[in-house]
Amino acid sequence: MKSAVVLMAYGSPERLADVPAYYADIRGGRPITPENLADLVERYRRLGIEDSSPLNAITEQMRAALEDELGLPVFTGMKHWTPRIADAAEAALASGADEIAGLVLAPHYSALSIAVYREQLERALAGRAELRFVESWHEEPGFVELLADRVRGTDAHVVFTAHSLPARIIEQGDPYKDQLLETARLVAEAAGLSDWTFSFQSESPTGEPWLGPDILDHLEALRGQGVERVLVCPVGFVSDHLEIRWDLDVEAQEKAAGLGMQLERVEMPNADPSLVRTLAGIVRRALSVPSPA
Ligand code: FEC
Repeated sequence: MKSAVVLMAYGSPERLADVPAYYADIRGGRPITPENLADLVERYRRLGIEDSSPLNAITEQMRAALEDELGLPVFTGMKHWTPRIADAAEAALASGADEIAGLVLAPHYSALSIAVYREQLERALAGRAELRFVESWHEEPGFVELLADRVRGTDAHVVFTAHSLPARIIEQGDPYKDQLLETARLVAEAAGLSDWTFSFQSESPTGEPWLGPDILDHLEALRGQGVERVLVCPVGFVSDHLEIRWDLDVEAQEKAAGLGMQLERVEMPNADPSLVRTLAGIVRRALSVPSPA
C-alpha cells in the first residue's frame, strides 16, 4: 500500500481582513454579533496578526519535520481556514496514496472537536483510500514526558489548562474532560509534582454554560488559598496561537497581576523535535509502518 498523512490543525487567519470569514466558518452559519466580531478583530490586531500568524507557520514547520522523520508525504488541512482538510485529502490522493493516516494537532477527543475533523476528512476522501484516523493521543508517553520536562522542579503551583467546551458534553458521555484530567495526572506524576490543579480556558460567549472552572476565576480562588506563584501548563494545545498568546499571556497575566500573583507559562511544544518523533511514532502505529531500526 502507498501511504500518506493528513496533518490537521484548527487554522488561523493570515491577516485582519480574513477575520470575519474565519469567524463565520467557526460559527458555521449561526449568527455573529457585531460586538463579538469587533472584539475578535481587536484581539488579532493586538497580537500583530498582519506580520505573523503563529499557528499556521508552526503547523507548516511540524508538517515538514514530520515528512522528514517519516519519509512519507504529509499534507496540512485546517478545520477553519486554508488549506482546508478537503484540500489536504485531495493532495494525499493525488500523491497516489491508498492508505491515509489522519492526525490532529490536538491530543484529546471530543465529539465537538476531533469528531468534526474526522467528519471533514471522511467526507473529502469519500472512500477513495483507507483512512487510519487517530482519535486521541492524550496518554502518549513522549507527549507526557515533554510536558513533564517543562514543569519538573518548579516550586510554583502548576495549573494545567485546556480549551473549554459547552458543559452539555458531559451528559452526552463525552470523554474530553476525563482525558484532559488523565493527561494532567500523568504529567504531574512523571514530574513528581504534588501542588497542581486543572482549569479550563478560552470559553466562548455562546449563551450556554461551558466547562469550568475558567482560569480567571480559578486564579482568584487560588489567591484566596494563599497561592502567590503559578506556572500555567496548557495540555490541550500544542502550538502558540491566539488562545495562548491572548487568553493566557494577556488576559490571565493581567488577572494575576491584579491579584498580586506571579504567573508564568511553559513554552509550547510547537515543532519541538521530541514532539515530531512522538507524532511520527503514532502515525507509524496507525499505518502499521515499521519503526526505523
Ligand atoms: O490562533 C488562532 O488564530 C486560532 C486559535 C484557536 C485554537 C482553538 C482551539 C480550539 N477551539 C475549540 C473549541 C471552540 C468552540 C468554539 C470556539 C471558538 C473559537 C473562536 C476563535 C477560536 N475558537 Fe476554538 N480555537 C481557536 C480560536 N472554539 C477565534 C471564535 C471567537 C471566540 O469565541 O473567541 C465556539 C464556537 C461557537 O461559537 O459555537 C466550541 C477547541 C479547541 C482545541 C482543539 C483544537 O485545536 O482543535 C476544543 C487553537
